[in-house]
Amino acid sequence: MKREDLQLYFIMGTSNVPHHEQSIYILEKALQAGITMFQFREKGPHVLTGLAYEQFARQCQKRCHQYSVPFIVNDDVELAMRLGADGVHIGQDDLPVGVARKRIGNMILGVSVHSQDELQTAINHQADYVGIGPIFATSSKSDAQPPCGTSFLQQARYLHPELPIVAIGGINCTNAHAVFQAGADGIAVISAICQSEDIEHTVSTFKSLCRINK
Ligand code: TZP
Ligand code: MG
Repeated sequence: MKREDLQLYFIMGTSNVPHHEQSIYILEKALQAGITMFQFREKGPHVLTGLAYEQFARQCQKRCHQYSVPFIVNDDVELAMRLGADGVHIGQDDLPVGVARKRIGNMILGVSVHSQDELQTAINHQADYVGIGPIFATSSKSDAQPPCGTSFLQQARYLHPELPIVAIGGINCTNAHAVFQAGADGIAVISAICQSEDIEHTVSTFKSLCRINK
């Protein structure tokens, strides 16, 4: 994985869009516009299950391949292995980082961290990148921790200058500059793209902010 892949990391599942059928269309628009990484995250009140879940994942994976954008699966290591995904993203309530690393071999491993201890554990088990957040308030994750602002992100960057870090949670075109300034390599967003009325414009605005801060 290249650090630049984190620049604009789009996360989506069917519950993040008003009508499920729009999901693939939104992903395609986002890919065309230039997202750099994608996470399949099928969570929420009315999620797909069984065959429909796997078929939807495969459709997303196919689109990502067409644009050479890494396809990452949230939580579900078994699905990621079955599909031959590019990677897996896990949080602190999922399987332990060391176990995930053993199972997936050298696939990309991303880990959400909220403290120095969690960060160090992720590094010790060769996480390829860490996610830090929620930086700002979010309504896309029902069990999200309270917003943490940018101080932990800044600290993590200071202590680990080379570590690929993506910031997440409530990031939009107006506040994204603050997380790049705090040292993030990229931003991970759900609603900013899923609810955008002009995905192309939203994506290019995010990407220009990213370049300015490099
Ligand atoms: N993890 C921490 S916040 C969050 C996740 C998955 C949701 C981010 O969604 P949004 O809409 O970009 O705030
Ligand atoms: Mg998880």
